[in-house]
Amino acid sequence: MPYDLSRYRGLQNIMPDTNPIPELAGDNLTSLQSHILAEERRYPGATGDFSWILSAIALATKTIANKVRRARIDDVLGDFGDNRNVHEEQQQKLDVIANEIIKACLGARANIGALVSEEDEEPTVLRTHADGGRYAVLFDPLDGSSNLDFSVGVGTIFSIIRLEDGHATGGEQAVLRKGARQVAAGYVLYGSSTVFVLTTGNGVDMFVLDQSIGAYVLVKSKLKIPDGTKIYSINEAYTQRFPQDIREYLAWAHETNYTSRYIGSMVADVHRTLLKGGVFLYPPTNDRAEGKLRLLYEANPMAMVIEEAGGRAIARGRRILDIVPESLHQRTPVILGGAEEVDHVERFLNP
Ligand code: P6P
Repeated sequence: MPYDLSRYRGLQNIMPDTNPIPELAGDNLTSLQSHILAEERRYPGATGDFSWILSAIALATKTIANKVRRARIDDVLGDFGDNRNVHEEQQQKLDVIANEIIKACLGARANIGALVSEEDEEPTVLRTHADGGRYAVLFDPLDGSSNLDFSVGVGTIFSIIRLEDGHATGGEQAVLRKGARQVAAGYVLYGSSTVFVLTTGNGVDMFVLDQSIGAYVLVKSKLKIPDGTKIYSINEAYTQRFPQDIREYLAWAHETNYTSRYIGSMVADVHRTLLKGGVFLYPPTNDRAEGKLRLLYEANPMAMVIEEAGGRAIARGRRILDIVPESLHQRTPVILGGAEEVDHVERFLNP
């Protein structure tokens, strides 16, 4: 017999000016854990693999959120020596810390065959498919970390794919799968609150970390990206280096009373786009023909979230999720957001 919620509503009648149990989004208090288990029950014969991996990501990101919040107190801000990652970018101390936390949490999950991180040149192969390695998790442990020193929102981006048994090793070739093959994707934004956004292919759900109980609680289900929002998000400092078609779009947007919003941290810019609408662009420039963002663990997961929320995510006029990867850390231009907003950009793109 399900709990009679009328009593709860009665509570609201007694305290009409407050919501006595704010954690009850809608009529239920749902944690990420219970949400994942409920999702799992939609698939008869599900093995529980999924919740096992997502719970590891939840644990890792709660730990990272704590590190991020205490970074200045614990003196872990700033450069990690003069270490550079595979992209020749200066590593931040917290990049390395977040990377190790995620690998420690995921490495313990017996159904993960391989981990791919922005911070590691090669995949970390944990076990072969024959030994139970059924999934690979690809992630950017702390995207936007150069913004940490001034407390701008940074985030973890993750993508989960199934490893085919044809690729026993879980090495690079096993994980070069187009984004349409992702079984789950999402991000955690370490901002004014810690927000976990997840899709498993059945819409987009949003959770917020309730510090008082140490759990991610569901706050919005089946998010849909608003259309008709006149916001574009791009680093206009590069305008002279953008292709002509992007410059023509920007000129149109200026004449059409668009507002510009650019944080310079992909997770924060995409999260605003998901909730408010508009379009986020990281186009090619004359010195970066493929743009800056990486396909496997930045563009693909964000594209799955945006498409599941009813938006579009394209690169050079085609779905980002249809791009067949050729290398682990390859980059791709990114244009994503509300479907109409992406359509407006697409009208200017040269084929
Ligand atoms: P730019 C952060 O370094 C990052 O990878 C993304 O989070 C962000 O969208 C982009 O780079 C910002 O790059 O060239 O505008 O500083």
